[in-house]
Amino acid sequence: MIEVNKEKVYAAFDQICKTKNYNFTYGTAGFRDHAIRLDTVMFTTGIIAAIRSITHGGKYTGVMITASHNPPQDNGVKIVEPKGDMLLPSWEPEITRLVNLASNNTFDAWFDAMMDFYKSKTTSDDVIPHFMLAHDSRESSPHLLHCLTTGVEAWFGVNNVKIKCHGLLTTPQLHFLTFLQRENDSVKDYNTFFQNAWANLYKGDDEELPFDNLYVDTANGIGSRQLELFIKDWKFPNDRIHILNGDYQNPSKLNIDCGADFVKTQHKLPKHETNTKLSPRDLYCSFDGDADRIVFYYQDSQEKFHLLDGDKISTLFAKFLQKLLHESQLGSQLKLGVVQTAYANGNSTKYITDKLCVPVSCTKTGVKHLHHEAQSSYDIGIYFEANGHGTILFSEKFQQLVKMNTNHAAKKLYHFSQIINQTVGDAIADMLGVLITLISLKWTAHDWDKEYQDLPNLLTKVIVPDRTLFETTDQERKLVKPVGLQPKIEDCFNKFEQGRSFVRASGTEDAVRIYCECSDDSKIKLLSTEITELVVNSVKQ
Ligand code: G16
Repeated sequence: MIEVNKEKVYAAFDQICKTKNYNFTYGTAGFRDHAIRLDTVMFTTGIIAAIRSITHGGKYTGVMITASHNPPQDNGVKIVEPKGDMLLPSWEPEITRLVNLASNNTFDAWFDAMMDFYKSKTTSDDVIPHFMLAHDSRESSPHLLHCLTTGVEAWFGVNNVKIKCHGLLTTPQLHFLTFLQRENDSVKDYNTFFQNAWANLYKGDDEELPFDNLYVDTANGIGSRQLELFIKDWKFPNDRIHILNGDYQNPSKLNIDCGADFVKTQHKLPKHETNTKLSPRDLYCSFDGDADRIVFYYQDSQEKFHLLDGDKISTLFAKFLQKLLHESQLGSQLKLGVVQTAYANGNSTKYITDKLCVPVSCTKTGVKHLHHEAQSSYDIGIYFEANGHGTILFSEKFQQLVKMNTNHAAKKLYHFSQIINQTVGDAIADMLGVLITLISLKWTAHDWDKEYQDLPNLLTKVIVPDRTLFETTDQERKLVKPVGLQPKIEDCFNKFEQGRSFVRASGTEDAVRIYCECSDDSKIKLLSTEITELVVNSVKQ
């Protein structure tokens, strides 16, 4: 076990950990808060990520500094397992306890608890922790990176830890590079991998595109820089792709009136500076701030906005993969399934189960839950949250069977599995997956959209004095606290045809989210207002 020098750790702790008397929660995707409070979080998180690496025999663990869809003043941290997925959930309570000891207790109390944790997880003498770091384009990210590396280097000693810092990356790029576990790999390797996967499926100039132009709103985030690098060597007509909201060097513009979260919640086009004349033959998509989510949309000839969100993406993939499974004659041997959350539109679930006859599972919000379910229940597990966060997981059995089969559809299945970033939702890789699917099916955005019609829906949020008062059960579809609120919510939505609503505390923002849907477009606002009133009144009493 690497010896820890308490004095050195104290000196670093004293210099970095300025936030006191504050309780942090490990949210849906890691710690997330106003950036000015995160010094202590970063200091402790870095050491724990290094300990996680030791428990994996010194394999690379990933740490991403980002607050994804949150506003510019926020930041956060996501920890990546050596296999590329998110930190094992069983570590979350411990890491939260240790982070909060640092802000609410003495250095000695924190140090002793950290030592106990370290000893309990460390068995071998000479395992050097390795980890990869990256950050998004937020102004606070370089300082928070410094807080993190200072903690790790103080704990283990500069020569006893291997830190590979990639600088600016999207979150899924860091997941992918962590999964590769190779010291010298960089974003170039990520790009080459997905460009090659694309080239195996795309026939080049002979291929007829079912859209004229592709407009990509990158939320003024890191996705813009990374997409620009990607498209340089991407076998796709460059004059057909246009980046909007690409000002990642101006962090104050990040996610403001643009990006996947804005488009999904507002049901409208993002703001952008280009005066492009929108055409129904064009396809649009929006990334979020760290490019791990994507939603698509288009405008019809009556200038009506049509959203093609995470549900629409998973149904598109389910339809396409089911077709390929059938053509390859592997359908009876490989189990295809879709994983959703309570936010999934009721008609999307109906379409998948009744029309495609594909099984659907429902989990709590948070890709870690969906990922686990897709992995454990299906050979081809498509998981998407309605907000556009998702990917597809292909089992070992899938890989073996498609490689053994030489028919055209089996080959296509194999190549398609390579175009997907299986570590986590990835806006760039998902974009490639959707484009190649549309091209293969010869579907326009309208063809895609008309497979089923979304129930009118509204996702809003309300700020309450204490969001932890809201506790849920049944995959977050029902509230158990505040006591008595759930029956009122049910009485309310039952008055509306095909009415449904649920309320849950956000794990990334200081807010309570309210989801509503019903069959009548003209009544959805009324339903949402009534539920919001119930929520607000429940915490007044
Ligand atoms: C994160 C999670 C997603 C989740 C989203 C919103 O996304 O990775 O799984 O849907 O937060 O979560 P909540 O409703 O709890 O605020 P991102 O893109 O912000 O990292």
